[in-house]
Amino acid sequence: MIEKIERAAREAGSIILAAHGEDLHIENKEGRANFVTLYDKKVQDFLTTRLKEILPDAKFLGEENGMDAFLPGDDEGWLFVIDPIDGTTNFIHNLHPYVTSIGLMKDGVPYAGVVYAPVTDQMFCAVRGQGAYENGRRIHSSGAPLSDSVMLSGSAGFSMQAYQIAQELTREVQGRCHGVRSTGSAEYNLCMTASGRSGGYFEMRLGLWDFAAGGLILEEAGGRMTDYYGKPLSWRGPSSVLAVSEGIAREGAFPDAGAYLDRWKAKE
Ligand code: LIP
Repeated sequence: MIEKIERAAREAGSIILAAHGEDLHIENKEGRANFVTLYDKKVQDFLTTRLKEILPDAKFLGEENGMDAFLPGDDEGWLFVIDPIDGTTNFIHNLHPYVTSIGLMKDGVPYAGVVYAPVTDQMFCAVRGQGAYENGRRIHSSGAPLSDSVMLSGSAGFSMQAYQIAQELTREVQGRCHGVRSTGSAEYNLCMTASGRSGGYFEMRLGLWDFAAGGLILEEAGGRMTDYYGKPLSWRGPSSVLAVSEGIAREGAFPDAGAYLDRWKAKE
């Protein structure tokens, strides 16, 4: 089944690459710099159709097209969680990375994940209990401590208040590692951590579709993903995300991200 899902992701990647030079029909969503394009919607429609052929009984949750609510019963049986283009703002500017992401939940917990980056032709995938792969090669997260790692972060650009607090946590992490980078694609960041390139990724608020696939890929690569308080994710909706490599999880020396999240919540 995972091979069929990978094929669907690759076909979605072709649609994304073919968009360049075309009118993207960019629309604004809530908050600032929060966009959706004709191609986010087009790719989600394509994937919904193709994935239904693979698992006809599956339910669907996706960032676009009014499919973004986790509904009663979605934690029973098969549920696809789709981010058709994760890194939409990057896509609008033709700035890699932007990926298509397909998570597959079974009875409310991740079963499989596929993340495909069409510009670099990087296919990341995992099935629970069967390891994580990049272009067919087994991958493992880094064993290095925080002090020997490059870290990745993101901050919801559509909330300047969140951005300010996120930058303060980033500054604390910056002083304890080789540097913090922000790529603009959550699922890509999780795959960079799973493949050992980065030591981890943190962001104060993400949709389920931003981490459902990459979170499983990271865990199958030996990493760990929790919320900012170090608690397991609910896998039922938005959450803060703190994803770290095996080495940083073992070291247990990441700053207290929960204290920063509490400050944001107090200001909301
Ligand atoms: C994006 C995430 C990114 C976050 C952005 C946005 P989208 O997802 O991948 O990490 O900082 O605010 O949520 O909207 O491009 O699918």
